[in-house]
Amino acid sequence: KELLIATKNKGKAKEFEAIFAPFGYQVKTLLDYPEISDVEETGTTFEENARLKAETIANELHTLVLADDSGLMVDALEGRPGVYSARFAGEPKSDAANNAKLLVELGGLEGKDRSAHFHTTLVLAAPGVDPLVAEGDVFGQIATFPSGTDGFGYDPLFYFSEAKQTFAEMGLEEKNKVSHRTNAIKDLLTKWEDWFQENKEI
Ligand code: ITT
Ligand code: NA
Repeated sequence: KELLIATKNKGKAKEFEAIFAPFGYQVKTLLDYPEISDVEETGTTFEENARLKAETIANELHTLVLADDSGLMVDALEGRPGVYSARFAGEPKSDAANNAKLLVELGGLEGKDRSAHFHTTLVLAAPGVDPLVAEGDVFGQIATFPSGTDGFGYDPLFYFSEAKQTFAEMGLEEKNKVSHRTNAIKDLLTKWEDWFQENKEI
Protein backbone atom coordinates (compact mmCIF):
# COMPACT_ATOMS: atom_id res chain seq x y z
CA LYS A 1 0.00 0.00 0.00
CA GLU A 2 1.36 3.36 -1.03
CA LEU A 3 0.36 6.81 0.19
CA LEU A 4 1.73 9.81 -1.68
CA ILE A 5 2.01 13.07 0.27
CA ALA A 6 1.72 15.98 -2.19
CA THR A 7 4.59 18.05 -0.81
CA LYS A 8 8.28 18.70 -1.34
CA ASN A 9 8.64 19.86 2.25
CA LYS A 10 10.78 17.25 4.08
CA GLY A 11 9.65 18.41 7.53
CA LYS A 12 6.00 17.90 6.66
CA ALA A 13 6.73 14.54 5.01
CA LYS A 14 8.49 13.25 8.13
CA GLU A 15 5.50 14.15 10.28
CA PHE A 16 3.09 12.30 7.98
CA GLU A 17 5.35 9.28 7.68
CA ALA A 18 5.46 8.82 11.47
CA ILE A 19 1.65 8.74 11.51
CA PHE A 20 0.95 6.46 8.53
CA ALA A 21 3.84 3.98 8.53
CA PRO A 22 2.30 2.07 11.50
CA PHE A 23 -0.82 1.49 9.35
CA GLY A 24 1.34 -0.33 6.79
CA TYR A 25 1.59 2.50 4.27
CA GLN A 26 4.71 3.12 2.27
CA VAL A 27 4.83 6.91 2.48
CA LYS A 28 6.16 8.73 -0.60
CA THR A 29 6.45 12.43 -1.42
CA LEU A 30 6.77 14.49 -4.59
CA LEU A 31 10.54 14.23 -4.11
CA ASP A 32 10.09 10.58 -5.20
CA TYR A 33 8.25 11.77 -8.34
CA PRO A 34 10.40 14.46 -9.98
CA GLU A 35 8.41 14.04 -13.23
CA ILE A 36 5.26 15.48 -11.59
CA SER A 37 5.19 19.25 -12.12
CA ASP A 38 4.03 21.62 -9.38
CA VAL A 39 0.28 22.09 -9.13
CA GLU A 40 -0.34 25.85 -8.92
CA GLU A 41 -2.28 26.89 -5.80
CA THR A 42 -4.78 29.13 -7.59
CA GLY A 43 -7.69 28.59 -5.18
CA THR A 44 -8.99 31.17 -2.70
CA THR A 45 -9.51 28.70 0.16
CA PHE A 46 -7.31 26.10 1.85
CA GLU A 47 -9.74 23.38 0.81
CA GLU A 48 -9.72 24.42 -2.85
CA ASN A 49 -5.90 24.40 -2.92
CA ALA A 50 -5.52 21.07 -1.11
CA ARG A 51 -8.22 19.50 -3.31
CA LEU A 52 -6.58 20.82 -6.47
CA LYS A 53 -3.22 19.30 -5.49
CA ALA A 54 -4.60 15.97 -4.23
CA GLU A 55 -7.06 15.31 -7.08
CA THR A 56 -4.73 16.38 -9.90
CA ILE A 57 -1.95 14.07 -8.74
CA ALA A 58 -4.28 11.18 -7.78
CA ASN A 59 -5.70 11.19 -11.32
CA GLU A 60 -2.28 11.50 -12.90
CA LEU A 61 -0.65 8.65 -10.95
CA HIS A 62 -3.77 6.53 -10.16
CA THR A 63 -2.85 6.38 -6.50
CA LEU A 64 -3.93 7.54 -3.04
CA VAL A 65 -2.76 11.13 -2.45
CA LEU A 66 -2.82 13.31 0.68
CA ALA A 67 -2.40 17.07 0.24
CA ASP A 68 -2.01 19.68 2.96
CA ASP A 69 -2.65 23.41 2.65
CA SER A 70 -2.12 25.62 5.65
CA GLY A 71 -1.56 29.18 6.80
CA LEU A 72 -1.75 31.83 9.50
CA MET A 73 -4.83 33.98 10.18
CA VAL A 74 -4.34 37.16 12.25
CA ASP A 75 -7.53 38.63 13.77
CA ALA A 76 -6.39 42.30 13.67
CA LEU A 77 -5.56 41.84 9.96
CA GLU A 78 -9.02 40.40 9.19
CA GLY A 79 -7.58 36.93 8.73
CA ARG A 80 -4.59 37.81 6.56
CA PRO A 81 -2.18 36.42 5.40
CA GLY A 82 -4.43 33.31 5.24
CA VAL A 83 -4.08 31.31 2.02
CA TYR A 84 -1.32 33.72 0.96
CA SER A 85 0.86 32.92 4.01
CA ALA A 86 3.74 31.40 2.03
CA ARG A 87 4.10 34.50 -0.17
CA PHE A 88 2.90 37.27 2.20
CA ALA A 89 6.00 39.40 1.43
CA GLY A 90 6.07 38.44 -2.27
CA GLU A 91 8.41 36.33 -4.41
CA PRO A 92 10.64 34.50 -3.79
CA LYS A 93 9.10 32.75 -0.73
CA SER A 94 10.98 33.92 2.38
CA ASP A 95 10.12 33.13 5.98
CA ALA A 96 12.28 36.02 7.26
CA ALA A 97 10.60 38.56 4.95
CA ASN A 98 7.13 37.23 5.86
CA ASN A 99 7.83 37.55 9.58
CA ALA A 100 9.21 41.08 9.14
CA LYS A 101 6.13 42.12 7.15
CA LEU A 102 3.82 40.71 9.79
CA LEU A 103 5.53 42.77 12.52
CA VAL A 104 5.35 45.93 10.41
CA GLU A 105 1.63 45.44 9.72
CA LEU A 106 0.89 44.91 13.41
CA GLY A 107 3.21 47.77 14.44
CA GLY A 108 0.58 50.45 13.93
CA LEU A 109 -1.82 48.51 16.12
CA GLU A 110 0.06 48.99 19.42
CA GLY A 111 -1.90 47.61 22.38
CA LYS A 112 -4.46 45.97 20.09
CA ASP A 113 -5.50 42.36 19.98
CA ARG A 114 -2.70 40.12 18.64
CA SER A 115 -4.76 36.92 18.50
CA ALA A 116 -4.06 34.57 15.61
CA HIS A 117 -4.48 30.97 14.58
CA PHE A 118 -2.85 28.49 12.27
CA HIS A 119 -5.12 26.36 10.09
CA THR A 120 -4.54 23.18 8.08
CA THR A 121 -6.89 21.55 5.60
CA LEU A 122 -6.03 18.01 4.51
CA VAL A 123 -7.52 16.35 1.45
CA LEU A 124 -7.17 12.61 0.84
CA ALA A 125 -8.00 11.78 -2.78
CA ALA A 126 -8.15 8.72 -5.02
CA PRO A 127 -9.25 8.46 -8.68
CA GLY A 128 -13.02 8.37 -9.18
CA VAL A 129 -14.24 8.91 -5.59
CA ASP A 130 -15.23 11.91 -3.44
CA PRO A 131 -12.20 13.02 -1.45
CA LEU A 132 -11.98 13.04 2.33
CA VAL A 133 -11.53 16.50 3.87
CA ALA A 134 -10.12 17.08 7.37
CA GLU A 135 -9.22 20.26 9.27
CA GLY A 136 -7.31 21.49 12.29
CA ASP A 137 -6.46 24.76 14.07
CA VAL A 138 -4.28 26.02 16.88
CA PHE A 139 -4.79 29.37 18.64
CA GLY A 140 -2.13 31.79 19.89
CA GLN A 141 -0.79 35.35 19.83
CA ILE A 142 1.63 37.17 17.55
CA ALA A 143 4.71 38.09 19.60
CA THR A 144 6.29 41.57 19.30
CA PHE A 145 9.66 40.10 18.27
CA PRO A 146 10.79 36.67 16.95
CA SER A 147 12.12 34.03 19.40
CA GLY A 148 13.46 30.52 18.92
CA THR A 149 15.21 28.66 16.13
CA ASP A 150 13.17 25.46 15.58
CA GLY A 151 10.32 24.94 13.15
CA PHE A 152 9.66 27.00 10.02
CA GLY A 153 7.47 29.78 8.63
CA TYR A 154 5.85 31.95 11.29
CA ASP A 155 6.88 29.72 14.23
CA PRO A 156 9.27 32.33 15.79
CA LEU A 157 6.34 34.80 16.08
CA PHE A 158 3.60 32.35 17.09
CA TYR A 159 3.33 32.56 20.89
CA PHE A 160 1.50 29.60 22.39
CA SER A 161 0.14 30.74 25.78
CA GLU A 162 -0.20 27.27 27.33
CA ALA A 163 3.55 26.67 26.84
CA LYS A 164 4.54 30.32 27.47
CA GLN A 165 6.81 29.97 24.43
CA THR A 166 6.74 30.49 20.68
CA PHE A 167 6.42 27.40 18.46
CA ALA A 168 10.07 27.97 17.44
CA GLU A 169 11.13 27.82 21.12
CA MET A 170 9.01 24.75 21.94
CA GLY A 171 10.83 22.49 19.49
CA LEU A 172 9.27 20.11 16.99
CA GLU A 173 8.19 17.39 19.39
CA GLU A 174 6.27 19.74 21.70
CA LYS A 175 4.85 21.70 18.77
CA ASN A 176 3.63 18.48 17.17
CA LYS A 177 1.59 17.61 20.25
CA VAL A 178 -0.62 20.66 19.73
CA SER A 179 -0.19 21.96 16.19
CA HIS A 180 -2.86 22.73 13.57
CA ARG A 181 -1.36 19.99 11.35
CA THR A 182 -1.56 17.43 14.17
CA ASN A 183 -5.18 18.43 14.88
CA ALA A 184 -6.02 18.01 11.19
CA ILE A 185 -4.37 14.57 11.14
CA LYS A 186 -6.44 13.58 14.22
CA ASP A 187 -9.59 14.72 12.40
CA LEU A 188 -8.51 12.71 9.34
CA LEU A 189 -7.97 9.57 11.41
CA THR A 190 -11.48 9.80 12.92
CA LYS A 191 -12.98 9.86 9.38
CA TRP A 192 -10.50 7.46 7.73
CA GLU A 193 -12.23 4.09 8.32
CA ASP A 194 -15.70 5.21 7.20
CA TRP A 195 -14.21 6.71 4.06
CA PHE A 196 -12.48 3.45 3.14
CA GLN A 197 -15.68 1.51 3.89
CA GLU A 198 -17.63 3.78 1.52
CA ASN A 199 -14.95 3.55 -1.17
CA LYS A 200 -14.06 -0.14 -1.18
CA GLU A 201 -12.74 0.04 -4.75
CA ILE A 202 -9.64 1.97 -3.61
P1 ITT B 1 3.75 22.88 0.01
O1 ITT B 1 2.48 23.42 -0.60
O2 ITT B 1 4.78 22.44 -0.98
O3 ITT B 1 3.51 21.78 1.01
P2 ITT B 1 3.87 25.50 1.34
O4 ITT B 1 5.02 26.35 1.78
O5 ITT B 1 2.89 26.10 0.40
O6 ITT B 1 4.45 24.10 0.82
P3 ITT B 1 1.73 25.32 3.35
O7 ITT B 1 0.71 25.57 2.32
O8 ITT B 1 1.48 24.26 4.31
O9 ITT B 1 3.16 25.02 2.67
O10 ITT B 1 2.00 26.62 4.22
C1 ITT B 1 1.86 27.92 3.76
C2 ITT B 1 2.66 28.84 4.66
O11 ITT B 1 2.02 28.95 5.94
C3 ITT B 1 4.08 28.35 4.94
O12 ITT B 1 5.00 28.76 3.95
C4 ITT B 1 4.36 29.01 6.29
O13 ITT B 1 4.77 30.35 6.09
C5 ITT B 1 2.98 29.01 6.96
N1 ITT B 1 2.86 27.82 7.82
C6 ITT B 1 2.14 26.68 7.58
N2 ITT B 1 2.28 25.79 8.57
C7 ITT B 1 3.12 26.36 9.47
C8 ITT B 1 3.67 25.96 10.70
O14 ITT B 1 3.43 24.76 11.21
N3 ITT B 1 4.50 26.82 11.34
C9 ITT B 1 4.78 28.03 10.84
N4 ITT B 1 4.31 28.48 9.68
C10 ITT B 1 3.48 27.67 8.99
NA1 NA C 1 0.33 26.20 0.36
